[in-house]
Amino acid sequence: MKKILITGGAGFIGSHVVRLFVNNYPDTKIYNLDKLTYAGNLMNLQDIEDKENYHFVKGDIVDAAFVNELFDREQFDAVIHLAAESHVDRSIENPLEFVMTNIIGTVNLLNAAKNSWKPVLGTEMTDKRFYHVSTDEVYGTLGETGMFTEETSYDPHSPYSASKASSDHFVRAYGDTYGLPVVISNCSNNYGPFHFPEKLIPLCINNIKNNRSLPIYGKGENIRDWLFVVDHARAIDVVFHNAKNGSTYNIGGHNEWKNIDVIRLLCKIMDKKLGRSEGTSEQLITFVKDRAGHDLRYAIDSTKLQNELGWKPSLQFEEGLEKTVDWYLTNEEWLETVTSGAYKDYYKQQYTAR
Ligand code: NAD
Ligand code: TDX
Repeated sequence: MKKILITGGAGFIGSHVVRLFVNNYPDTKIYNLDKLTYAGNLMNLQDIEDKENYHFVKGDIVDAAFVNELFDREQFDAVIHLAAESHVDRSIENPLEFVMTNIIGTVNLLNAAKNSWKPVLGTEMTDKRFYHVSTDEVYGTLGETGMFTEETSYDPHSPYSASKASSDHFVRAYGDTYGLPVVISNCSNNYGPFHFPEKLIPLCINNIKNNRSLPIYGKGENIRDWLFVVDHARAIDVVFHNAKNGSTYNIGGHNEWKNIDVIRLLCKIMDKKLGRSEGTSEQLITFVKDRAGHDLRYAIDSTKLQNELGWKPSLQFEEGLEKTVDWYLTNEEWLETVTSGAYKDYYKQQYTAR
């Protein structure tokens, strides 16, 4: 049975990728390696945890000895690497944690894959694959016009994006230097179910529900491109199975929105869903101090992926946002559990003995 290691599979995007691979490839064994930080939660995978081709491993990618031992034991055919510290505001508070997981953790995985696949590296015969999942934030910020393409130079500004840019460079360096069969994709902002409520959209859904203020950084003029998370998982599937070694693909929704307009639309949807009169939730909008080094605009050109591999987003933003709101309103227990942090004590108890 083919074995794929997915890292960070208990997180937001990783859980959608694990679900898609477990369901679509029953003859492939999917290993989910996750440290279960505050952002990782096995509740995200309850619907597939009993499937025979799914296996969870709790562990830290920063621990090289553990990573090497896991690769020696399991002999993976491929890696899809999503584990990361992912929140820009946290990276401003604690950059070192981002260096450890996003850079050192990635290099540990690259070393383990290189050692494990040594006999076939650089030969035509290799069907191995190291797929690194990255972000459009490595390209920096845009003015009012233009889009990021796969040729745009790297220009990261936050400790988060600097750590992701560094990890991308290491992945390419291992491809060029050791012949490791690497692929990278850089995606825009995701939204959808299981998004941790520290990020703009789920934070505001939770705050509107509880009549709390909606903190908008600066004037809310910053622009992001938004993609429904299931569409990102579909793109990862397509790239994983079809990309040439050494290639890079941009993934995005061609869906640019100013933050303030995202939140106004969200307020409108929430008023309707909660039976409040129109305009009620907008009163919660509060402009607060801007994020340090806040990138003005991201816009990503995913023409290469669309033309070469035939992927395109399946949902319009309004439809995706309404689906997302519905999910949060019907999964109150999930929201309560992750915001209270109750699941962390449970995992501590569950896994310290292993
Ligand atoms: P997330 O924070 O929701 O999940 C990250 C997961 O990684 C968690 O389950 C966490 O427990 C795990 N993890 C963290 N440190 C670890 C460690 N040292 N060892 C093992 N596991 C560890 O993140 P996400 O939003 O799902 O992002 C996943 C990946 O996609 C990241 O690499 C991120 O840079 C990239 N990305 C995210 C977005 C986005 O909009 N969220 C967009 C483009 C790219
Ligand atoms: O309270 C807030 N108020 C606010 O105005 C928060 C949390 C954010 N914002 C702004 C900052 C951004 O311009 O909203 C925008 C989106 O912010 P986040 O949800 O924190 O996402 P962002 O910083 O754009 O990064 C996300 O997309 C790219 C992910 O967190 C990254 O992991 C991914 O690589």
